[in-house]
Amino acid sequence: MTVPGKIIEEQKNYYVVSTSGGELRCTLKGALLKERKRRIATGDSVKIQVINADSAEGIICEISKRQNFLPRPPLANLSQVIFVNCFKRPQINTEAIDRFLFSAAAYGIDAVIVFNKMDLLDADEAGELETAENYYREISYKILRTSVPENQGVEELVGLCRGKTSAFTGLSGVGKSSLLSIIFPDMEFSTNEVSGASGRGTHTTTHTKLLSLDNNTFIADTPGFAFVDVPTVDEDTVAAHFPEIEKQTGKCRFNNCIHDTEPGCAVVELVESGEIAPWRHEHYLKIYYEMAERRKMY
Ligand SMILES: Nc1nc2c(ncn2[C@@H]2O[C@H](COP(=O)(O)OP(=O)(O)O)[C@@H](O)[C@H]2O)c(=O)[nH]1
Ligand SMILES: [Mg+2]
Ligand SMILES: [Zn+2]
Repeated sequence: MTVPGKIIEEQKNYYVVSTSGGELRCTLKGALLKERKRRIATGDSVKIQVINADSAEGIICEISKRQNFLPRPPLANLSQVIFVNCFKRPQINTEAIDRFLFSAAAYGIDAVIVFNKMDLLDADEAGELETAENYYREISYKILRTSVPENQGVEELVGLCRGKTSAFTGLSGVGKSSLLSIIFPDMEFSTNEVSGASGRGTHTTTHTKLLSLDNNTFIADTPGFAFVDVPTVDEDTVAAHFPEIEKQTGKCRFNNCIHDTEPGCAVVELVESGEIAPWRHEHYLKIYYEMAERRKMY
């Protein structure tokens, strides 16, 4: 008999698998070792055979097909990536946000944008942030405001994570560790990144680990990664990951329109009328030409 589980941690000689009956240390069945071309990753759904319930040991007999895969750090089957930002300290960077949203979409993973450190903003700044938030909401993204000292938005953040597998990401200093320590009060997360002579935080992990909040809620603990790399895609598919540009498909004069300098471009018209934010258009073009460049290099 086998039981379903999820790989939550990869160690040198075994995997930690979370099941409804608890966590087990598992090895990979011999046949799977040979047959599998791509390595098993944290987040993979598996079927295991319990070989010793007392010592919580098992064998992984089957690996389910992946829904998606994030290569750096290797994580399979993410329901969402949560991008933590600040309006200030550090300063909001819409290009980083747009590159993140593009990447998540290209990987086939839902994205949530969190604005942390809301306690630092005065009314004018909060209003300015709202303009950007409204734009992102309009084009279908999920946005949440949080503040660690005021415990704002944390319950909603946990609510968004319930029943899902999420990875937190964002530039260093935005408050990822601080938010994670509220969600997992029993765990130690180093805030402020590096500390001490070793230059290592108190919670430095060399491999990715999924922390479980309950049986079906997992959060990737990835203190090492600051940003998701923009994956390489065909440049003609870049527009598909910018919802407001994608919406104009088929409306330009030329059906192979890049939405740059072509006459009769529906996207440029909307940029000029103010409906599409010029900075979004700029970030789209930048990724488009980056992808075209990458293709020429290979
Ligand atoms: N004012 C304020 N400071 C925060 C907030 N969240 C985190 N910080 C501070 O920002 C700094 C960086 O936080 P940390 O959690 O280490 O960020 P990380 O690099 O993203 O993990 C620390 O000094 C935190 O105390 C917040 O909501 N408001
Ligand atoms: Mg941190
Ligand atoms: Zn166009």
